[in-house]
Amino acid sequence: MKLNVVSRILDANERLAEQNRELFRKHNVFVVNIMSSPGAGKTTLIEKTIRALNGKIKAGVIEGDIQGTADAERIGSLGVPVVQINTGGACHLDANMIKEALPGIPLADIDLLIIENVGNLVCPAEFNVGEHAKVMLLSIAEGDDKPLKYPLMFQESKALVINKTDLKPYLDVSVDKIRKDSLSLNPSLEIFEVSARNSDGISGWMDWLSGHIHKDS
Ligand SMILES: Nc1nc2c(ncn2[C@@H]2O[C@H](COP(=O)(O)OP(=O)(O)OP(=O)(O)O)[C@@H](O)[C@H]2O)c(=O)[nH]1
Ligand SMILES: [Mg+2]
Repeated sequence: MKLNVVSRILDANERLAEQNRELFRKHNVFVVNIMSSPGAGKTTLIEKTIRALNGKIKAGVIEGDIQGTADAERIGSLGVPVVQINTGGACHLDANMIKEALPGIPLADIDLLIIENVGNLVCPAEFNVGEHAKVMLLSIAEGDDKPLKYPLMFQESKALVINKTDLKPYLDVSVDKIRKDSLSLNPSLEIFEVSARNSDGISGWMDWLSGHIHKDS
């Protein structure tokens, strides 16, 4: 009985995700869904990404948080369209929340929509929202054991951004182990090592992103 209920929720979500996908296709917008645990650096990476796009590629952002508007304010100050979703307790975004946020995003005027999911290492990966790529962000401060302990997010993502590499000298963490274990879960994962703080390594991430815009959308 419980399993039936869960599968019906996921079916309904999938139908709405397909509607969102259709809308993105119509407007030729490439959509990434960025997931990580709280504080791994999603908003910082999005800020650096928007600055690096420098208006040449037009972006919009949907911010997902349990409550508050802090992240949307950070992104809004960069002059790009942004909508804040407050889930009111839910640990992930779902397709219906994105559908309801979309009227606030001028899809006809943008090439890239970045969705920042709620900070959580598990739930966001369970829900498609109509994105073309899920992207996982792992900060090295979380430890190198995370891929094998929280495999789903790594399995569902097309790209893994390993963040906060500037902290390497202060941590007992093996980035090689993160890479090796992540690839054992998902051999086709694209992996980038960055410091969103000082923009080290950001060009590899930007090349990947730019390479998908107008191709996969
Ligand atoms: N040292 C260092 N700090 C970083 C880096 N990226 C982000 N931070 C810091 O980490 C903290 C959290 O960054 P956010 O970008 O807000 O993280 P987030 O994933 O958006 O957080 P939530 O939205 O709450 O889940 C901030 O104090 C950032 O300045 C980095 O590459 N290196
Ligand atoms: Mg954030």
